[in-house]
Amino acid sequence: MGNSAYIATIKVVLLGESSVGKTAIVTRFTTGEFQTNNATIGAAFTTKELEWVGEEDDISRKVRFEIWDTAGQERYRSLAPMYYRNTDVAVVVFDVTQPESRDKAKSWIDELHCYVEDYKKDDIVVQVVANKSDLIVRGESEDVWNGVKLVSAKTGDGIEQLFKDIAENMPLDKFKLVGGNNELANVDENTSRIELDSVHRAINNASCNC
Ligand SMILES: Nc1nc2c(ncn2[C@@H]2O[C@H](COP(=O)(O)OP(=O)(O)OP(=O)(O)O)[C@@H](O)[C@H]2O)c(=O)[nH]1
Ligand SMILES: [Mg+2]
Repeated sequence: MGNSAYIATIKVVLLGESSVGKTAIVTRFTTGEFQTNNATIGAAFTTKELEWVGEEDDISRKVRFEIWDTAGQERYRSLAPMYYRNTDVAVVVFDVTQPESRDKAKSWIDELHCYVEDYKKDDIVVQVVANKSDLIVRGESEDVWNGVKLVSAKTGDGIEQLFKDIAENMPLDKFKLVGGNNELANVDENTSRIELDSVHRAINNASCNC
């Protein structure tokens, strides 16, 4: 297939209680670093691209992630639904050291399903992630975390793989096959974060009848 490539844009929204490490995960993925940051105000937007070659057909895949990092603090909770629209993937994060953050992950998932457009309801991917694996007490059984992805934004463990798995598991109909001069070459590769607190004052058309 020469220089052909499958390209896709995937919208990801991170959800979960405050301080579980959503921003740290996004920062680790987009910059490769672990940075101390303040609690997110409203939400932040960032992008990152991943590229790999499909084993089955030897054709390149290029995914551009559009990532919405929402704020978990109670005062911003009502804003999160603004980011659910057209979401392909929800990464619901909890903190292995805060059991209640795991319980609350379910309410984030319920809210997401409540707001998401009908035509998306069956397609949306929900990935539950247990962060801060570096704080798991040695010897503690990892079976406890069955069915969730265990990661650490601090050490970087599992972070790149988390997004790689998301990208690789996207159905092929999300991808467009392009020719030699692939279109992603023109996409801005800047991964700087945009903080969106001012936008929140402007729009909130989301509603849920649940
Ligand atoms: N030990 C450890 N600390 C972490 C990890 N990820 C995040 N933290 C710390 O947890 C705290 C909260 O991280 P944030 O990324 O700001 O949490 P958040 O989920 O974005 O919080 P909100 O923006 O309020 O919703 C910070 O002090 C981070 O340094 C991790 O993997 N391991
Ligand atoms: Mg944050």
